[in-house]
Amino acid sequence: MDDILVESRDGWRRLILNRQARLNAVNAEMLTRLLAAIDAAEADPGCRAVILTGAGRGFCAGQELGPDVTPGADGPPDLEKLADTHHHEVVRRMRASRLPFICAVNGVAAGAGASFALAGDIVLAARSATFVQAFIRIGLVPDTGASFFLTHLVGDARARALAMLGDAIDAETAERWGMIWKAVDDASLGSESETLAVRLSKAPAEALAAIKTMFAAAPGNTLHQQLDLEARLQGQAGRSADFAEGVRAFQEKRPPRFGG
Ligand code: T3D
Repeated sequence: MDDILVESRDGWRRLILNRQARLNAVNAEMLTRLLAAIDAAEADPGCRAVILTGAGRGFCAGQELGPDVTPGADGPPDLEKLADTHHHEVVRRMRASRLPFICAVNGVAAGAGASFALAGDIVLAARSATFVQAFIRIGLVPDTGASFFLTHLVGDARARALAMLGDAIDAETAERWGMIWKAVDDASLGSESETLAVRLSKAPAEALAAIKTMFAAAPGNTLHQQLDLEARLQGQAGRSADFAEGVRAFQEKRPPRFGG
C-alpha cells in the first residue's frame, strides 16, 4: 500500500498521508502503517526530525467514514478500542518520541486529522488550510487529544465553541489564536517546513528531546514540580557533548556543530 509515503532526507524524514480521493481520511490499516513509519523514524539514529503532511488538497479528514465505523449486523462499532489502539497511539508516539515533529498542514484537517496536526511540536499551515472539529457533525465527541490540545492552545471558551459547533477555522485565525505556530503561503509550505526540518536536524538532539519531556509534563505539574524537572533536565543537558560544543563554539566565535 502507498497510503503512507516516506521520504528520507539527510537528517530528517517526511511522512505523507496519501489517500487523496478521501482527503487522506484514515482507517485502522493506514494508521498501523503510520505507526510503523513513526517507529522506523524513531529507530533510525540518522533521523533527527520528522515532517508530517498530506498529499493533495487535504491534510487529513479524520477517521474514514467507511467499513471500520459503519454499524452492521453485529451492532455499533467499538470506537473506544479503535481510538485507543490506533488514533490515540499515533498521538502517544508523536509526543513520546525523541524526534521533533513538524506538522505541515497543507489543507483541511478535520476530526482526528486536526488532532494529528495539533500533536505536532511545531505546526505550520498553508493559508488555505482549515481546521474542523468535525466530530459533532456526526454525533461524536472530540478525540485523539482534541479536547486536551484545544483547551491548552486556545483556552476553554474557544475550545468549547469549536467542539460544540464544529465550525471550520482558517489557518490565519488558528495562528492568531495560538493554535499553530505559523500560517504561510500555500506555495511556501513545503520549503518552509523543510527549512525547519533541516534546522532541527542540526540542533542539539538531546536538548530537543528534553524540551519535549518538559512540555509534556508542564500541564500536570505545579510550578515547583516543573522547576524540579527543569533542574534535572538541565543537569542532564549540562553533561552532554552538545553543551560542551555549544560553549566552545561560543568562545571560539564560530557556529556550533552539534552531533549528540
Ligand atoms: O474510534 C474512533 O476514535 C474513531 C475516530 C473518530 C475521530 C474522527 O475523526 S470523527 C470525524 C471523521 N471525519 C469527518 O467527519 C469529516 C468528514 N468530511 C468532511 O466533513 C468534509 O469532507 C471536509 C470538511 C473534511 C472537507 O469538505 P470538502 O467539501 O472540501 O470535501 P468533500 O467533497 O466533502 O470530500 C472530498 C471527498 O473526500 C469526498 O469523496 P467523493 O464524494 O469525492 O467521492 C468525500 O466523501 C471524501 N471524504 C472526506 N472526508 C472523508 C471522506 N471519505 C471518507 N471518510 C472521511 N472522513
